[in-house]
Amino acid sequence: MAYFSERDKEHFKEQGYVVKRDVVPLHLIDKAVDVVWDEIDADRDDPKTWIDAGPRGNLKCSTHPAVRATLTETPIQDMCEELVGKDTLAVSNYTFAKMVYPEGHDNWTPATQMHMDGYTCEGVVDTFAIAVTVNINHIKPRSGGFTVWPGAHKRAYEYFKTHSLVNGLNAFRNERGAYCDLPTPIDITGPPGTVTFWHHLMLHSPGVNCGRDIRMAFVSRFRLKDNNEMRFETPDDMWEYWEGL
Ligand SMILES: O=C(O)CCC(=O)C(=O)O
Repeated sequence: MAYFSERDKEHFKEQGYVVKRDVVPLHLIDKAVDVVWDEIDADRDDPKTWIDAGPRGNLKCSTHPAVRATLTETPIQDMCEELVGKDTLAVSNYTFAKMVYPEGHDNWTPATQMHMDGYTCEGVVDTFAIAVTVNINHIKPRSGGFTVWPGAHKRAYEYFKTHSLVNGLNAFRNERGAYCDLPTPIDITGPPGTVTFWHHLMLHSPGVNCGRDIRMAFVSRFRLKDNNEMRFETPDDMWEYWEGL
């Protein structure tokens, strides 16, 4: 059975991401949420304590079996391989548990921490093929949702055809180093179990959380098994190594 329609695949190719609902079953999510709450420095029953809570960065429970199960006991890798190619992928990182705590105000702005993974340190290319962001709780608009700049993957790829890979973020910056001509970002929302599949050249950011709840998401990345042999290549056709598309 195919997980993605032709329309989904076209969306992924053109926009650089595609969102699917109900990928991770709730019984796995419920267990993972309990583990996440054990680590958060806030009272689960008192929303006032959730504002600007911690810890920040990838939570230690990212490696907990209940958290990993949201990847390993689901069809996520098969789904990624439907896009990239059967048996082509290995996990680069499992289920980084990323919280975005409520800021406690209503002055929402679009996300500002945009970056492209694998190219954030000048001179380093540490790339992969495809990533997934899994909503672990219900993520409403303007509440810290995973944010993407649609089509950014194509702009980066075109840039790499004529520029070095080592300063990747320059694909989006002008000569003064400021981001320029970016498309309108999309704040991805949805119930627990919603998964955003995104291309490795996608410009993305955590959103700004003006909601009431803590934004809970797990991010995993997959690389091609032969990534080391071809990660410095930029074939004319950006989908050359994507058998599924
Ligand atoms: O937390 C998020 O929504 C964004 C995560 C992110 O920027 C990343 O995994 O590189």
